Amino acid sequence: MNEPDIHLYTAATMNGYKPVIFLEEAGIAYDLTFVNFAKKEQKDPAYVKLNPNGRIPTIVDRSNGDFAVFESGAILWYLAEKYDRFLPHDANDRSETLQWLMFQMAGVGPMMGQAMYFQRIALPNGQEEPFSIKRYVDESRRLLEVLDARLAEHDWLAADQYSIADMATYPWARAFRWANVPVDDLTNLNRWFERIDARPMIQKALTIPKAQPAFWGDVDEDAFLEENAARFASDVKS
Ligand SMILES: N[C@@H](CCC(=O)N[C@@H](CS)C(=O)NCC(=O)O)C(=O)O
Repeated sequence: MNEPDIHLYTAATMNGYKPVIFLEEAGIAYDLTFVNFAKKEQKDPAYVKLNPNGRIPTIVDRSNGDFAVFESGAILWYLAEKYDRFLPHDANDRSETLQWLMFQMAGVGPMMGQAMYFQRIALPNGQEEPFSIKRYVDESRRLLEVLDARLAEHDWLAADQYSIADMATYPWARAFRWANVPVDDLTNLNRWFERIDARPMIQKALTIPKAQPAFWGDVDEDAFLEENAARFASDVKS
């Protein structure tokens, strides 16, 4: 049997779900290596040759001389160009899509990621940093307000169509409970969540490589909190 063009290295995290969302939404065949953080597989020298940052996700395109792409935003962009999906052709629409993609990559992801880190990893490992928690939760809230204002005028983040900007932003913004960022009053953001939640391929993608319902706030999170904090324990500076 022929191997698919795209081999994906990923794990069940917000950045890790992004390429899965694209590939499932576009109906593209791919195969996948689960990268196990508990075993530090993301730091393995063979993997770091593909992803110099030693993090997930990464793709390798077998049909392009095993070309490797790291950084989840660049991966979405590469896939969008390769398959001509979810990135408009019109120059302004394309720019608008990349603007919101960059807004996620440089803002929503890093700020929510730090809000999660200080509450879900540092704190359970004995490192209490109230100043950092407040800083990152407040900044995350501010960024989600920017999304809410944008979504007051538009159904989708960019170019009035579902795109790689929505695919990149959704797993982060939708994990507002895991970051303890209140969003009840952000009605436009909540309606956008409902629109994306309703997409069957999204629901499928959020189970690959495995489901993490605690991120979305749908389960009692204590057991997962313990497992998650342990996975990253060595990253906590004392
Ligand atoms: N900017 C990178 C961030 C990648 C990243 O931080 N990945 C996390 C999971 S969401 C990771 O691999 N963590 C493992 C580690 O820190 O060793 C991207 O968007 O691809």
